[in-house]
Amino acid sequence: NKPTQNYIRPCYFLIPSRGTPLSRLLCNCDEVSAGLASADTIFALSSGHGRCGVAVVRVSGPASVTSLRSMAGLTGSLPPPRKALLRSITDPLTREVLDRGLVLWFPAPHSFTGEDSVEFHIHGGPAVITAVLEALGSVPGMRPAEAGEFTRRAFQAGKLGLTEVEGLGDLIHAETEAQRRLALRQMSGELGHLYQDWSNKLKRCLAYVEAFIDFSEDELIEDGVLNQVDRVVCNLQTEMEQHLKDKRKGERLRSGVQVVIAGATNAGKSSLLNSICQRPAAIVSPIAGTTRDVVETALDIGGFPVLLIDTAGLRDSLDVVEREGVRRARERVEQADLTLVVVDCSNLPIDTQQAAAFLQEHLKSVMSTQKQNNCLLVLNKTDLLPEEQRQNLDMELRQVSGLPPACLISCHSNEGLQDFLTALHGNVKTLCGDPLSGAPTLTQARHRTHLQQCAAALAQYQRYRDTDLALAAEGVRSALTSLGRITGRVGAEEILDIIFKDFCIGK
Ligand SMILES: Nc1nc2c(ncn2[C@@H]2O[C@H](COP(=O)(O)OP(=O)(O)OP(=O)(O)O)[C@@H](O)[C@H]2O)c(=O)[nH]1
Ligand SMILES: [Mg+2]
Repeated sequence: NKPTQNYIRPCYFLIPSRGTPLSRLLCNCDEVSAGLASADTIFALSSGHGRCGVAVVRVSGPASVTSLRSMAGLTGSLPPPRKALLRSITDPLTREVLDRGLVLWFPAPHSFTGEDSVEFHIHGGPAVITAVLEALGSVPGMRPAEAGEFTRRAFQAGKLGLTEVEGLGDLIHAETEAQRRLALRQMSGELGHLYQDWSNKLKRCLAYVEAFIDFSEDELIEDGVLNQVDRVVCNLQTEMEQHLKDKRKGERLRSGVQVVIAGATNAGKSSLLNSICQRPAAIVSPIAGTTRDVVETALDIGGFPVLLIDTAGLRDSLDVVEREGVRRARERVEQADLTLVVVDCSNLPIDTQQAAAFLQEHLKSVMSTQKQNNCLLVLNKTDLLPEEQRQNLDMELRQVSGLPPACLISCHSNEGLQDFLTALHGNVKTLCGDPLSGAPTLTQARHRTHLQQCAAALAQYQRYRDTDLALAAEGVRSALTSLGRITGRVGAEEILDIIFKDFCIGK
């Protein structure tokens, strides 16, 4: 009886949060140069490392053609673009055959990077890969690519906007279905288009305001131009506020929902963690105060990424180590997106009213009232209750108002575990939102920072609209700059470095 099978699977790498403080990086912003072809030709293994059937080595830059000619024995005309050709791949210096594989030729600008590119699809053995990479290194003008360099070139060639680049990065890191959908949506450019659309509207506003400043005295400007700007700015502010008021669903989906298991000692918190992740991740024992550290496991729950966190049992203790454990547990509860408060139901008063009052008091001791809105009560050890008492508790607790939803389970017999998992999945889904429906969601703290700055700048327009039009125009201009930083039209090199270094080499 394993109710969690096929529903929950381990999830090893959640998308790392890219937490470099932006404030440090937002100086020295220049217009990003686009369409700059690089003189270097780069190459890298683009498929994963380790033994595999087929490996893909990618080449991009002006010397791509040379590599194709010298390594695939193509002295005459080049192969038709984007068509696979079976060739012997040879070392350009020794003429030794290294492998037989497919070569593909992508002439500029119809390639991922926008530059001349070549792909070698070779056998995936480490020796073959090493030999082909070494051979490429011996072609004049070629060098190994740095992390994210192919994508950076695609960005510089205008093939991808920055939000699409970030979507692509997330797609490569996506561990769960919902993350994949979110990333794909962002990569397809929906978020980028939304910001671009705002940016276009603001550009028109800025043009109007500046024209008004320059020409209104000559009466060359029709009446009501500024009123139009007012309307657009006001609508944009509302749209932006709506967009920012997303309860961080996209960011949560991207980096994982933090679900914290909390409660008194011996309630069965670690047993619950082990039951959910189906392995003995945390030590379970009848000794109160077994768990002292925070135990984390990353899981995929019905397509959503979850970081499940077991904590020390909450009690007063003289032991300094346990006290530190309890402090950390409380800290985690404060940061949690969802808290599972585990209670040993064999310790509850038999009378349901008293039980409800006990639970209310207990909840207060675990978390603030506000936090109780994102909480599930898990009444564990139902196997220790007489059947009648268990049924009464189940029915009557549902009618008590002011208590979070309660699930009755037994980690020993697995009773109630499936219903609990359904409830957990429902909560996680609500916290993340549906990545496919509605307007595209914010996925990065970086976007939030810039959008907040953009909104503040629009407020400056409104503040000075009637008193100092030059300052008001400055507000619109800096709102545009903030949007440009999101889409990558305006950017500090350091920001780009951070974004691209998160990519693997070969992408
Ligand atoms: N009968 C019964 N015992 C359980 C159940 N779940 C856990 N236990 C037992 O309760 C004891 C405490 O379980 P743990 O999972 O270690 O409890 P905990 O809340 O993590 O405890 P601390 O780490 O000390 O805070 C162990 O002896 C478990 O075997 C259950 O559903 N039924
Ligand atoms: Mg424990």
